[in-house]
Amino acid sequence: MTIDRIAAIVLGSLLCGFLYVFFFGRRPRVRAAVTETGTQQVTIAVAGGYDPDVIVAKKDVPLRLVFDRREANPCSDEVILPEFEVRRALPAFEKTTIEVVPKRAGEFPFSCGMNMLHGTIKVVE
Ligand SMILES: [Cu+2]
Repeated sequence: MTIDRIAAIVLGSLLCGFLYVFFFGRRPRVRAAVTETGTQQVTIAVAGGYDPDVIVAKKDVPLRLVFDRREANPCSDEVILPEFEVRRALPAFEKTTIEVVPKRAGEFPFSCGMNMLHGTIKVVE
């Protein structure tokens, strides 16, 4: 094996490692903040994805999700939360508030109307 090949393998491995960490390693995870009224609230930026895309919320406490849509891309026109039977239009460049009450612990996905953008609501006891 030549030094070139070894260098290529080492660099390739580093790149793969970096890409793996980049895409799977650090998923933004945000605990919904509890307001004075006792509601949990989190603002989710919508622009080519959801940020944060993992929201941690407490069971049996009302949860207010404020979707702040910062784009007009039709992909994110709608948001669907199957666990909560919610399907809501998100007007471009506006904030849309969705209130739900998590009734059971678990990880519940939400997505755009085409199921291309994904997020998760993690409900804990
Ligand atoms: Cu979409």
